Amino acid sequence: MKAVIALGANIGDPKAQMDLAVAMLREATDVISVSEYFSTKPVSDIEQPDYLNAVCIVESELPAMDLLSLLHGIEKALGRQRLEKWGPRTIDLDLIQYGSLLSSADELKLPHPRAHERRFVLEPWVSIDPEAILLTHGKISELLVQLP
Ligand code: PH2
Ligand code: MG
Ligand code: MG
Repeated sequence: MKAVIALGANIGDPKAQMDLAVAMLREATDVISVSEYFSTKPVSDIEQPDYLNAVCIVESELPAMDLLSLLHGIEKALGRQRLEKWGPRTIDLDLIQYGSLLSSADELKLPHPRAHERRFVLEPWVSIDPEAILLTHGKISELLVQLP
């Protein structure tokens, strides 16, 4: 299945952590494309450093929940601590879309419920897949021009 994964980091050595996360994804999936790393302002009420954000498209045989566990395992291996919601992080790996799967389960909502309003997800994504469609909201290039 084709999956879209968003990466973000803003403490420690963000570039090194993003590189390692991509390397670990390559070990476990077929990475089809990885965007450039975009420097972005934090979207949060908590004062914190700017982020590096990227999007990675992979092809994987793993069921969605197993892919999610893989992402959590990579976050853990890279020292992620879950301290506060939307607080700074060494690495964040979010599953944005998985094939055409729609899920409203508590453990995994697909597509990611806030992807359509996040420039830091849509911009890297459109850079590697200009025609991409977010299942719930339509063509991402059109979503981007509508963002404030
Ligand atoms: N992630 C968040 C909250 N805010 N802001 C930016 N710029 N980049 C992120 O990856 C990010 C954020 C929650 O996951
Ligand atoms: Mg996130
Ligand atoms: Mg996350």
